[in-house]
Order: sequence, then C-alpha cells, then structure tokens
Amino acid sequence: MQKPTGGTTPDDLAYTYEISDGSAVDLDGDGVYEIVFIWAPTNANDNSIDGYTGNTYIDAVKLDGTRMWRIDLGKNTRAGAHYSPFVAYDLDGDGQRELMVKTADGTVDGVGVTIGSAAADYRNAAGRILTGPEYLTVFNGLTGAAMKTVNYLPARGTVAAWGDSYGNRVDRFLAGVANLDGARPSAVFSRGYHTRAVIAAWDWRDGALTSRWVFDSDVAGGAAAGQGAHWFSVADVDGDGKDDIIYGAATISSYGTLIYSTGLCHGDALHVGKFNPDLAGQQVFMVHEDPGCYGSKGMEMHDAATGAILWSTSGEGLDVGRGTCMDIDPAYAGEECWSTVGGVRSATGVLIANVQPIVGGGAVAQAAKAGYHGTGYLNFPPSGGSAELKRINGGAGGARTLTIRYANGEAAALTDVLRVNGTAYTMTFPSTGG
Ligand SMILES: [Ca+2]
Ligand SMILES: [Ca+2]
Ligand SMILES: [Ca+2]
Ligand SMILES: [Ca+2]
Repeated sequence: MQKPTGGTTPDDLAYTYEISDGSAVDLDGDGVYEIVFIWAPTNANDNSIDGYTGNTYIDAVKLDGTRMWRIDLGKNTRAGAHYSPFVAYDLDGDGQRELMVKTADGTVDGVGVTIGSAAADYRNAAGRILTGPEYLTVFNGLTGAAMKTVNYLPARGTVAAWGDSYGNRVDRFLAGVANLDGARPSAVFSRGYHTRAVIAAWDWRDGALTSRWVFDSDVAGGAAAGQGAHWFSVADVDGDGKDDIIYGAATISSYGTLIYSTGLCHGDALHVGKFNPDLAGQQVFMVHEDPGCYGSKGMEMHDAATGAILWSTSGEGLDVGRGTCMDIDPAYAGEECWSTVGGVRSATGVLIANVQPIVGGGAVAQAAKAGYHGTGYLNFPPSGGSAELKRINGGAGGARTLTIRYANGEAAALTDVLRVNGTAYTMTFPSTGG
C-alpha cells in the first residue's frame, strides 16, 4: 500500500491518511478481483461537524498490493463518510469496468489530468464546500483516466432548503448500480434523505453519459421526502425483471416513480431480501430514528412490493440506530432479525430471544463497546449494579456451560456475586487490564 503523504489544513492542523471504504471489482477482467478504496485523511469529518479536511484519494490495487492508479478528488471535495460514495462496475457491458464518483474542480484523474479549474478553492471558513460546481465523472477502470464529466444531478441549489444552512443535509450522497432496463446496468446517484430526496439514474453507453431519469420528491412522489437511510438497496420488488430502488422507507420504481412510502421516516439501516420463505416476493426490514414519526413501529418488516407492514415492534421511543437480518436459528424458517432495541424476532415477527438483560443499580445494557458486538453488553458503574438474565432453560440431561466475558480494568481483582435462583455465590474476577 502506498499511503498518501499527510498535510496541514489552512488552519494549521496536521493530518495523515488511513484506509476507508472500498469495493471489490475485477477491473482488468482477468478473473481476479482488484480493490478500489478510499484513503481518508485523519481529519475527515461527519457532515454535522465543521472543519477543514485533507483531500480524499481513491486507489485501485491488485491483490498483491500493486497500485493501478490513484484519483485525487481535490480540495473541493470534503472528506467524510457521506461525500464520495462510488460505484465500480462494467456499466455499459463492454467487458471493461468503470468507476463513477462525484468530482469537483481540482480533481486529478489516474493519469494526472485535472478536471475543471485546478486553482479554484470553494472551501469556506468552516472547511465546507457549499458553493462551486459539482460534477459526476466516469473513469476508466484500467487507468483511472477520466472519460466523461457532467454536472452532478441535482445541483445543490439553496443549501438551507435541504433542512439546515451549514451543509449537513445538502451533502448526503449515496450511490449504487441497478439494472433499470432489464438489459444493462445503470448507475444511480442520489442527494438528500432527511428531507428532500433526489435520485438520479445514469446510463453509460457508447462513450456517452446520459440522464435516464431523475426522481425528485420536490417534483413528484413527495411521500419519499424524509424517508431515506444511510444507504439505498437495489432489488426487483415487483418481479418485472427490472431493478427498483429501496430508498429507505420509500421505494422508487425502475422508471423513477414512487411505488410507495411507509411514511415511517428516516432510519440508519435497512435490508432487503427473501427473509420469509413462506411469503411471495421479497421483504424490507428497516429500523427508524424518530419516534415522533415512526410511532409504534420503530423496527418493522414490510412487503417490498407494496410497503404493507408485515410486523413491527415498538422501538420503545428510542432512535433504533442499527438492525439486521440473518439466518441464525434453523428452528425458524428464513432469516431472523434484530436491532439495537428489543430482542431477536423470527421472519414472522415472533420474539424468539430476549437478548436484553434486565438491569438495575446503574448498570446499563449497551450496544457499542470495543470488543463487543450487538446488544447485551453490560456496563456497570464503579458503585456496582445488577443485571438479570431471565431466559436460561436448564432442561434435563448433560452439563451446561455459561460463559461470561468479563473486563476488569482495575489493577486489583473484583469480588462479585452470582445469584442463581436466589442462592448467592461469591466470585472473584482478576484484573484483565485497561
Ligand atoms: Ca483483475
Ligand atoms: Ca464498461
Ligand atoms: Ca421491478
Ligand atoms: Ca432461520
């Protein structure tokens, strides 16, 4: 790997580089994947946070680490998780892969050619780029050379019209590939999901990049506004052989029209698939953020074709920030689903495991802690606390093993109490280090 050289921002803060998002794609068509990935500066920022950032780079490397090319997105593309989603795919079906990503004045392609004005600097005093042109570029997957650059759709327009004036919501971009005509892939790039949602489908054909359609919730399909997630999914929800776009709680047809919106609003995560094998078609599982909008349906599964809610759980008035479905229990047909709120549900919505322990005395069940994953991580305050697991079925027969992963950051051992059906057992847990 060839890590880019770090730098210093206009306000004199030093930064270096680290590897960020990537995609596996066979760029040269030899049957072996290459990896296209982003080098993010260590001062990359979420849209909600001000500050200058270093440039974002996109590298293509072979699996032995040989670099094929590097694109420098330049100073007029801010670095952060929401600014530069890309697609790497054979978009015209000629056997040659392309890369598509949003670009700006000063982007330098893989063969050293600058897109637009090399001198332009649209960064404001907060390090944000809220003026100046925005482009969408098709790059040659073998060389990184820019082959076509057009204006990004939609233009940002008035920043504040997207929901805030400082650039948090106007600069929310997503990207994907969808087979919209039943024959060849199209690239799909979007802007906005907390309020206005605009989704643009692009065709790369015979060296020309043309707009297939633009869905804009300000123009038609207003029920899609405010419904997006932090990614969109692609699936043929109505079985006509053409992909549709699952844009959060709203689904947009292969023709760029609204099919439905559940109206349950933005959430961070969604998944689409054949979760319930006993139902026709596919299902969408989504978690939602705002109880003022989702009401009693903080986590739900709906019919991917119609939006009809198949089952839901309350969300407990919380931001249900993460959720997923996987086949983790063969006793239940299809995939099981869970989120950061509540237990594990079958594909039909039956509660099959309540992984959230009952806690007291200041102990809290948390979902995020280095080394732990999912729900059920218990955090005890220094003063102590309690937690109770209510669903252990001892049954009959052989020995059972209960394993506790216990972290004791103190220098000395801690003495705790394990209480089984009322009987207390004193247990000593040695220090495990900070
Ligand atoms: Ca290859
Ligand atoms: Ca191609
Ligand atoms: Ca379809
Ligand atoms: Ca299962």
